[in-house]
Amino acid sequence: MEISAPQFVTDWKTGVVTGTEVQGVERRVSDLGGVFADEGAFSQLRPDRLVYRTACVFPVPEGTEGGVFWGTTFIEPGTVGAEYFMTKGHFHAKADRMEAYFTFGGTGLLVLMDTARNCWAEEMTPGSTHLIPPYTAHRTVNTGDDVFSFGACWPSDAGHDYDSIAESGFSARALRVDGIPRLVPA
Ligand code: S6P
Ligand code: ZN
Repeated sequence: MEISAPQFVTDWKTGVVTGTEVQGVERRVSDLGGVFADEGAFSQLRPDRLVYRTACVFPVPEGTEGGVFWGTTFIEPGTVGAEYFMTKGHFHAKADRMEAYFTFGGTGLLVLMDTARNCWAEEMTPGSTHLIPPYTAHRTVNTGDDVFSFGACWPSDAGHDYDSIAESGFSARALRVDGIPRLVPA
C-alpha cells in the first residue's frame, strides 16, 4: 500500500501554506472605505497600503455541501486613529455554518456578534483555538506590533454575507485605549 506525501504543508509558526495551489484576496486601504470609525485618520493613509490578505486552499467548488476550505489570514500591524487594523468581518451566507480559527503568529482579537447584535471578543495568541458559533458574525483584529496570522477551516457551502456588516457594522469596536486593547461600544 502506498504512503504518499502530504497534500500540502502549513507552517505552524507563520501560517504560510506551501505545496498546493493557494488563492486569496488582498484588502488594501482603498478596499476598506466605511469600515473604520475615524474617517479623518483613514483619509491620511496611503490608498495602496496593505491591511490584510488571505492564502486559501479550495479543494472543492464554492457552495459544495459537505466540503471544507482551509486558509490563512495575515493582518498587518497598524491603526486608523485608535482603531486597530482588522478584517471587514462577515456572517456566513448560510448563517448556521460554524468555523474554526487557530492562531499562528502575533496577537489579536476575534470579535463576535450574534444576530441580536450582542458583541464580545476572544484573545488570539499562538495556539489559541476558536470555534465560531452558528449565526455569529466574526471579525479579526491585529492588536500587536507584528503581522498577526491565523488559520481558518470552514464549510465550503458557508459563503459570506458582507452586506449586513456593511449596512449596520458591529456593535463594538476594538480600540487602543491607554496602550491596551479594549472593546468599546460603537
Ligand atoms: C472565511 C474566513 C476567513 C476570512 C478572512 C478575511 O469564512 O472567516 O478566511 O474570510 O479572515 O476576513 P473577511 O471578513 O474580509 O472575509
Ligand atoms: Zn467566516
